[in-house]
Amino acid sequence: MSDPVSIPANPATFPLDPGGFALVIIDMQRDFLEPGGFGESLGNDVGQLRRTIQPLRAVLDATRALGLPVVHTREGHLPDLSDCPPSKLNRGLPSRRIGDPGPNGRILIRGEYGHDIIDELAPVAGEAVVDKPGKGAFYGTGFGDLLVAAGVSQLVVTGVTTEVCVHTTVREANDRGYDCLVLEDCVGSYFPEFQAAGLAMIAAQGGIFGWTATSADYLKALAAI
Ligand code: C5J
Repeated sequence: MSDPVSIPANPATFPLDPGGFALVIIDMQRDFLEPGGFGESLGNDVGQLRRTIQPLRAVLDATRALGLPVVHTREGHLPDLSDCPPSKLNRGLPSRRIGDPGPNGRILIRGEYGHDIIDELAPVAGEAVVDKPGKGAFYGTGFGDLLVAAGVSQLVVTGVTTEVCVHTTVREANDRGYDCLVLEDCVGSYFPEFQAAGLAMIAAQGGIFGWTATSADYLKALAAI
């Protein structure tokens, strides 16, 4: 493919390699985003996450149109919870725990309605879906091997939530040598202060975990490929 395309970003311009990146969409699952679902039942304002759907859909459409790699992730566990450590299972509100019945089926259990990706961003044939038991996409999954097979060295990272699964994945990727560009309006947190801090932390100290940019600037770069 063509030469790198410059994207205005924090803390510095990001050189997007058209043939060397994947779009990664973290955990855009009904359990986290749907009104009436698990996230909302814990008292969270899902609107803070749902504002990412429209820009992310535009990013997904444009990336798909160029035939570039797209990877979706889902956080969740086997029905017998054998992949869920007690430390994770026993934390959180005692009234609602992983595996408990919820408004959209058993909470964060693979195969349940709530565990799946929202309709607006549903994967299409050819796109990888990585089921992960942890917060980061590398732990306990084939994500790393998949990226090696795809021959990419840059990740454009989107999804929810900014300070938890997005951050964990970006940190894991950074330690493995990937350059991560996080799209600011395509990641979301239930907590506005965590959203702001989470983004600032990525670009701090000269880009200690990576870069941040807007989806508009990413889309402009794709149009130049
Ligand atoms: C994600 C979470 N996806 N907040 N999970 O961030 O527990």
